[in-house]
Amino acid sequence: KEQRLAWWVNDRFGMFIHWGLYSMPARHEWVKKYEKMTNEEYQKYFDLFNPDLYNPKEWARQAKAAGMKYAVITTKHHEGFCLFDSKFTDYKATNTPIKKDLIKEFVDAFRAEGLKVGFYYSLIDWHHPDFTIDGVHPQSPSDASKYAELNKGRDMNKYREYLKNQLKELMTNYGKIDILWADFSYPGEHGKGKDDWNSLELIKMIRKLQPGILINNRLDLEEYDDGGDFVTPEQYKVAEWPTRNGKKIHWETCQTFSGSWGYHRDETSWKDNKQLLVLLIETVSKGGNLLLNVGPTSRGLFDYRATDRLHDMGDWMTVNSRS
Ligand code: FUL
Repeated sequence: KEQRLAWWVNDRFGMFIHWGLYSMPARHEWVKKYEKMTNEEYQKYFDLFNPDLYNPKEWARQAKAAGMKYAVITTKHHEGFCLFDSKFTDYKATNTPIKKDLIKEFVDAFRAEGLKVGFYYSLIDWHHPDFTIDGVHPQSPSDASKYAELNKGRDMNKYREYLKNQLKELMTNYGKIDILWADFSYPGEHGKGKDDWNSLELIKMIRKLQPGILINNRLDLEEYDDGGDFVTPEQYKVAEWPTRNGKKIHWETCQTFSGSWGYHRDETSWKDNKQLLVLLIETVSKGGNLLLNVGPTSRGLFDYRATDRLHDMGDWMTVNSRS
């Protein structure tokens, strides 16, 4: 384990990228849930998705210039839309006006810049017809007695098969992948966990297909021997190096520039450069990694506010980073 983590512990700073249909309404990646949209209401974003300015080489250039050494992109977020070409769904970028496997281009561009590549994959799926409606689903009822009726005909066995197949595609069709960043959002009311995903089987499959890959702790397997390689404190600064049974553990905090992970046009809560540098320095000084998020626009650009901040972090990293 220590061996496979060696590069990650050294590199410390990565870029998170949240990109999907939600970048079009541009008011949070949970917009489907927050506004309780149905698949039909959400369909317009799929029909119009056309990131004509997408140039992952430029993203990779900006990440590298900022001093980042790896990047993790959403291959599918909770909305269920796949940026990659999957045999198991029609709900994918190749069927939108852009007609491209956006992940393939991403991997090629980031590899070419010498950056390591990671895939975020949401175990939650708000589009799939077999994914049962739970407490965080856009169609979750206010009256708990309604779940059974709403979930009639939905079959998690089929969904489990779907997610296994998709993870298999991601782990086989794109060459070597350095990180698998699974995500499920914590259970809550009628929430789901490891048995819903069949996490034990998934982690075994991933390890087999990608020896050397790093896996985060969001498969909900923390009580097992292989509960993943690192923990993922989200949107907060840890007070001190996290431990487990008295031993320091590997950790990576993921953070946004403002609040939303997906592109949010009107958010005003952007951290300034000093806050970002303090965040990076405090994280690294406590033995952690920083995965700093950019939410590209629906045309495929980094917002100028992100570009400015990345640029300024790069200035600091040029004089302070040692590879
Ligand atoms: C959370 C998700 O619900 C957010 O949308 C985001 O992807 C964050 C990194 O993880 O659990």
